[in-house]
Amino acid sequence: MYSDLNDFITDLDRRKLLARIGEPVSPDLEIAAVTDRACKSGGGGPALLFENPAGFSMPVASNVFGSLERMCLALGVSTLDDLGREIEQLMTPPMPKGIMDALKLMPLVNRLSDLMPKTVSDAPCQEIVQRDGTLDDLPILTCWPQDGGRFITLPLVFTKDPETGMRNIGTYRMQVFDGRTTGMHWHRHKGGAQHHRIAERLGKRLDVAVALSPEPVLTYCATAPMPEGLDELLLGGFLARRRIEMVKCVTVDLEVPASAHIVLEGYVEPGERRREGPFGDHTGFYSQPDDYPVFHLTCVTRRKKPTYLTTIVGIPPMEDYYLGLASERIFLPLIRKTVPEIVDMHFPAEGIFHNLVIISIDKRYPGHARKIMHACWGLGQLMFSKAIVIVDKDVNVHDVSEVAWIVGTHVDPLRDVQMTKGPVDDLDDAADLPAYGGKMGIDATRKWASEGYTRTWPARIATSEAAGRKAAEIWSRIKGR
Ligand SMILES: Cc1cc2nc3c(=O)[nH]c(=O)nc-3n(C[C@H](O)[C@H](O)[C@H](O)COP(=O)(O)O)c2cc1C
Ligand SMILES: [Mn+2]
Repeated sequence: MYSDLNDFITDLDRRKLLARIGEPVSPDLEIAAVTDRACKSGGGGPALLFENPAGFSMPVASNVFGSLERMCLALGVSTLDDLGREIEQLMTPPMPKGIMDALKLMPLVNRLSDLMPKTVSDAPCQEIVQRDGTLDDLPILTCWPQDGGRFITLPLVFTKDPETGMRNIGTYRMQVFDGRTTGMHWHRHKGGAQHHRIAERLGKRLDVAVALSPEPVLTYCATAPMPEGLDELLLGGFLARRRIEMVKCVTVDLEVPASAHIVLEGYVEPGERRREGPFGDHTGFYSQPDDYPVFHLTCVTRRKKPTYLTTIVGIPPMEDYYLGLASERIFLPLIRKTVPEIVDMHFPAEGIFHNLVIISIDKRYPGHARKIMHACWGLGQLMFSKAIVIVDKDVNVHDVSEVAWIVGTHVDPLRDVQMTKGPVDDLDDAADLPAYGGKMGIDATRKWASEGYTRTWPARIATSEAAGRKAAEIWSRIKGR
């Protein structure tokens, strides 16, 4: 498991999963344009290291998580489902039947003791402390021509609940207003916004620390849909298989990952808002300018030779699809603890996570598909799901063509579509009102007599087992020729 972003980049290079770009490339549109080409080149393309961003001395890395293989490497597993299984085991440890059985649980117990972060006093991220530091020497990208400015696209934003002291980490983009101020684009539903809401009620400043380019596992954790009040660093320690090292900030009452290359310390004032955007967003469209809180920089701490890690979002597929895919696999077993009838779940890249969610279920009673829809609309960030398609467990949710075929054949639109209304993502531009709009559930399961369907459900076409075996034999010969 990589304890430093540079170790990850070096390993990607060794595995031929990285493209180094030595010529000068401008952070103004050009780095984003090259990154977009990589993301669209099939399977996510290579990770990119821009060694000479024009006008800056700090290298820029992008698309490092942008393939299934690199996402697995970052999380130290060979398949993302391995992680799902480990989490499943962690939550339902088998009762040991004897001493040998109990010994088998030891690795699990060790994993638990890794969960708590530990504080260190000497950290790479504080090799240089610049109390009068600015953002001016960071190669922050302008991603798309109509963007309102330069945006820090992959920050880890650390805050504490002003009342309970509970930590939150979220990835919320930050638009550079000037060398010492940025926007703070935490949507109203997110952890950082909740801490700010409490601080505003108390009339207090909220300390904020922003870590850039940390050990890879933490970049993922900041994007993970952890339930409110659960520390993202618990997930970090579990994934890293060791305690995450944190260091106290210099000017604010927060801790940041010792492994970060750059840290921006600062605060957000109660009541202050400033126009943010537009920004070429992960919907594939420009999100509208809107008023958001403002981050004021108090101190920059950094390594002597930092790398600036960034990402771009835009028309899918982009790198964020793979970060989301990790959450899809890691959180499936957790969701199944509340909704055990869910067999599998998929967020296709084109659905931008919540626009289209496909779920297969082990259908047990009439109306079951609708129960699952309502559960999702009430569960964590799944609440943003705009269209939910429910299929029977024999349908492969990862095969979007198969799902489209099943929806077309299994759905009577008048009967099987559930419309409702609720909170939607802040980036949903189709809704009449910001963050509040319509939702649709499509029940594409086989309908039962107990649900009012009294005709005979047709059988799926498949040949006989014997003919299938024969066909396999002949086909392997034809193909082998
Ligand atoms: C590249 C990237 C950019 C993101 N930008 C934002 C953003 O600007 N605002 C936001 O609210 N969420 C953004 N997100 C999603 C959040 O990081 C995500 O919902 C996370 O789970 C929030 O954590 P929280 O529940 O602790 O607030 C972004 C995610 C990624 C991968
Ligand atoms: Mn959180």
